[in-house]
Amino acid sequence: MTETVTSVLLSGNEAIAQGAYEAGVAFASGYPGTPSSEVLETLSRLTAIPVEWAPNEKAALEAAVGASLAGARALVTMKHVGLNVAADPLFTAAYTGIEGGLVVITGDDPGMYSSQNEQDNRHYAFAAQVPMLEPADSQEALNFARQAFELSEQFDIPVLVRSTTRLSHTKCVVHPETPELLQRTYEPAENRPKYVMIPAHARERHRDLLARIRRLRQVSNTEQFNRIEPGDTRLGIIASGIAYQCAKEVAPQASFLKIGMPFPFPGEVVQQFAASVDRLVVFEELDRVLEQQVRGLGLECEAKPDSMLTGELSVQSAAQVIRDEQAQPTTDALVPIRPPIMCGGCPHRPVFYILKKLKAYVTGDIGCYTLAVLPPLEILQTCLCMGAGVGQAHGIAQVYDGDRPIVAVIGDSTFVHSGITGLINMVYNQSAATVVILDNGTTAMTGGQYHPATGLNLRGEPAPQLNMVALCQAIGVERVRVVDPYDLQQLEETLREETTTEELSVVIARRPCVLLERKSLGRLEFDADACVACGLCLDLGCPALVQDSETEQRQPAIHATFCNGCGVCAQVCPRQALNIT
Ligand SMILES: Cc1ncc(C[n+]2csc(CCOP(=O)(O)OP(=O)(O)O)c2C)c(N)n1
Repeated sequence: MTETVTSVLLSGNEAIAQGAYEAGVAFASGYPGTPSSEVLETLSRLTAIPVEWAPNEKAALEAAVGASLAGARALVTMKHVGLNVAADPLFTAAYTGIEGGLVVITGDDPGMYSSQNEQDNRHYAFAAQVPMLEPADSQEALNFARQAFELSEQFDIPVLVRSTTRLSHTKCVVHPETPELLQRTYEPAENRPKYVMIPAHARERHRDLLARIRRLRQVSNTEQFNRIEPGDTRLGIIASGIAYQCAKEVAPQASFLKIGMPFPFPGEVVQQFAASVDRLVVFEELDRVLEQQVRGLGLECEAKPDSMLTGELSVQSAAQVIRDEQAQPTTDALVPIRPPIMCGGCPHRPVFYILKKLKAYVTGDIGCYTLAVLPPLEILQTCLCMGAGVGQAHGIAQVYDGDRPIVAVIGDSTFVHSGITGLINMVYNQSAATVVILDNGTTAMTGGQYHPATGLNLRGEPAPQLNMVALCQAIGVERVRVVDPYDLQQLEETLREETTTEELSVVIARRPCVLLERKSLGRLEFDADACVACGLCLDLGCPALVQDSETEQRQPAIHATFCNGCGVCAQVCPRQALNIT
């Protein structure tokens, strides 16, 4: 028996963690990524079970599959693109099925607030044939996360729970309950026909998967996850997630079919709903997933224009699609856009300043350092997916005969995530490019999570630290150098030497993220009389130095609140007009 404890305000992510906790989750793993990162961080505060950051999403899912094999309820979290990385084990785990409930959280990012694409991960449920639950507020996020474990065990299948940025980060009132006490002993299952996916076994398991999905379709056609909310039958709206909230605000009087389980698609409920309303409107964010299913049933419906295939949907977009005379007036709050920039004193900045000086062709990767694509640095030429910059630099170096240094830059967390295999490829195929690992000792871009090279685990406790120098040497990189990016002279000499050798080399630019240390290294003073307005310091693009709007010359004005006294600008200044005291 569970009891309601109280009412609290929880974000979607916190609610998912609470739901997993209430379900008696015994193992959790994931890789950070907006909007999903807070799920594991919250869970680690709720319970003493192993809650882990894995080096990447595939490793996280595979570990969770292992825990599930031993009978434990296991949770995995990742952002939408993380599921691309974990897709390989996911597709076949659908065949094998599970022992302990296995739940995979995918945090999608419509509008790309913090992502390189806005893929719609509902497609994964259809492609991998795994059920998906899609909550629309924090209470549902809690309930669905909890019920996902039950569903997983009942139907012997991993379950996907899809959140989106707005749901993950919005706080609503929820009613947490006390967690289930599962009386389980954990023992790894021995069932080779089920868990060893040689073709003979896998063929059987594929047929079994289809049968499990058929049974799950019956659940989908009940009110448990796909609910008809009767209203004015002149207008019927099919919607899910945040799109449901927007449509509900615009047309609260309408009849709704609220989809909480898009796969298996609830065809019977949709038919029944369509037959009960005069106008049928499908309103959904990103791709036409629900709409295509509805049309596949032979039903006519209205839906959004192509212009709404990208970005978040709002109350106003709902009003535009629903076009109902009874619709409520709408106002979308205008939130000022704050463009991202590298922090004052960011240790990545000097690396880019020097690479620009060396006229390097720089393949980029994903992290704070991607911001080096923006003025005034404008040095990054690529950003594709995590780890790709290393592979791209190798491919370029294999065909390019010119003089420009080919340099890949990659953050420490990204290197551990998926840069290592690319580097092994470079060693094996004798690349002559340079790889710069920007080692700021954290996963800064997503909020400063620990990773295997930081020496701390998710709870901030000491953990074995991956030695990146030894690792590079062990895989066969002969030239590995470590530099302090604040020491501009040493940095320039090292990068000049390493980018002009004919061999593969790795330069590790090591200096903690300024948000990690949060300490001032000195006070920056500006001597206006010595300044010749050459603007070299402004070329660094540090927010602590801005062009003086009064003189309109390339003379800096100092914004001391952004300055950590790193002294890089003082080293750039040819006239000693900038000094650290
Ligand atoms: C497959 C995948 N997983 C997660 C993310 C989210 N993400 C973006 S950058 C990044 C790592 C950033 O850390 P690091 O490489 O150390 O660079 P930093 O931001 O510290 O400069 C992560 C986890 C992503 N974009 N893609």
